[in-house]
Parts: sequence; C-alpha cells; structure tokens
Amino acid sequence: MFRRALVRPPGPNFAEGLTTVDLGAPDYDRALAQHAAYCMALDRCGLAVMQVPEAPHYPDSTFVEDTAILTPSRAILTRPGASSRAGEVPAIRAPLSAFYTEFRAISDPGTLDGGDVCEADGHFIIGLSTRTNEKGARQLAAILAEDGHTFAFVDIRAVEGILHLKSGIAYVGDGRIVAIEALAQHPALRSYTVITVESSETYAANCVRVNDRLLVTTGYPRLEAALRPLGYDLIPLDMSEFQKMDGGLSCLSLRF
Ligand code: CIR
Repeated sequence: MFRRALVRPPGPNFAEGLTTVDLGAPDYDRALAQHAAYCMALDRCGLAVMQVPEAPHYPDSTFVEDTAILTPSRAILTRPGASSRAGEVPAIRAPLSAFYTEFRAISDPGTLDGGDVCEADGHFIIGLSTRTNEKGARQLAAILAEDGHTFAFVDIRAVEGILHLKSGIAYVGDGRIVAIEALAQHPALRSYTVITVESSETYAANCVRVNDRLLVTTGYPRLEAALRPLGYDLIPLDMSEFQKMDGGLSCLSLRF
C-alpha cells in the first residue's frame, strides 16, 4: 500500500522544458488544472499528497518521478540523464528526509531517470535509455540487491516513440504488465501476463496502479476496454499538456 505522494506543480516556464514530440506548446493554465486533478485523484486513492514548491529554473521539475527511486527501506536519489535536470534532485531530498533515514545516490559516471525504473512487487525492471546509462542502471541494481530485491534490464534505446521504459510498460499489480507492442514479447516480461497496448494507443501504456485504483489517461478506449473486465477500478485523467512535454501519469509523482 502507498500512503504518500510527492508532487511538484509545473512552473510558469513549463513550456521551456525538454520534449521530443511535436504536439505544440502546452497551455500553462490547463497544465495547472490537470495537475490539480491528478493530485485529487491521488487523494481519492488514499494518499497524503505533499507538494514541493515549483522550481522556476527547472521547467521539467514537475516530473518528480525521475529524481528518486523509493523502496520501503531507502530513498535512492538519481542522477538525471539530461544535464538541464540535474539541479532538480536536491529539493526532493529535504521532504523525503521526514520519512527516510537512509539515502543513497546514483553517482558519476552513472545516469538514471526514475522513469526508467518499473517496480513489480519488489522486482525492478530497469530500462537502458538515452537518459539511463549502463553504469547508472548497474549502480541502482547493486543498491537494490543489497536489500534482496531482484532486477532485470531492458534496453529501449532502439525502441521508437518512448523516452523512458515506463513510457512503454506499467506494472498494474496481480502479475500483469501493460506493454506496448515493441516490448510485449521481451524476455524480461516473460513471467507476467502482458496486456498489449495497440500501436494507436502507445501513450496510454503509462498508467499507474495506486492501491486499489488504476490511473489511466483519458481518450484510449481500447486499453480501457481491456482493463475494465479484469476488475480494475479506473480513474481516467486528461494529460494533454504533459504529453506535449513527453510526460505521463507516472512521472508526476513519487509514491511511497
Ligand atoms: C524530459 O524530457 O525529461 C521531460 N520533458 C519529460 C520527463 C518525463 N518523465 C517520465 O516519463 N518519467
């Protein structure tokens, strides 16, 4: 069970962040409204939502998931792969220190974004991407192994259309993984029941199980139709403005 979430609202320069998609500039007021709806959804899932103040110099800082990996026993601060995002991490440590006494960190020359780390009940699937390099992935794996966690690597560097591993897969509990077609057959997913996302709905793969609810992006009826009969209690959320900046549901919070 998750009890808390850490979030960071987008700042006024949100549109100056990094993006690889060509969907136009995000509307700031809409982004704030979507972020507020996201926080309300986390509240409905039973989480206490803690807000870190926006960071004017870091337009991508609303994507807090990339700054830390949280396990029951420790907080692992990342070393984001995009140099413009490196300064986001220190502000995350302070609020986490109220709940974690043990901190570890990914260090140079390792780089790692939290969006590349998919936890499935204590097993960690770690993506190698343009943001997470092999050294960063191995550092994380070694830290996790100290606590008896297991791990697997998935190289997504040749997979088109996704920035992070979790842009393409999500663990939704009960031994099930939602995955885009390009990753559905990956050996690292062999022990799971895979719910394949059709290519027209790739963006929808980034969904988030929070306690007994599942956050999904609105506008993807095929994935919804696959999930509802399995008994998932869905909370659909409009993510249009975050999608324009390569972000999705999971990136907007750290859940612990
Ligand atoms: C970036 O390029 O870093 C941000 N514009 C988007 C980060 C999205 N984070 C995630 O998927 N975990």
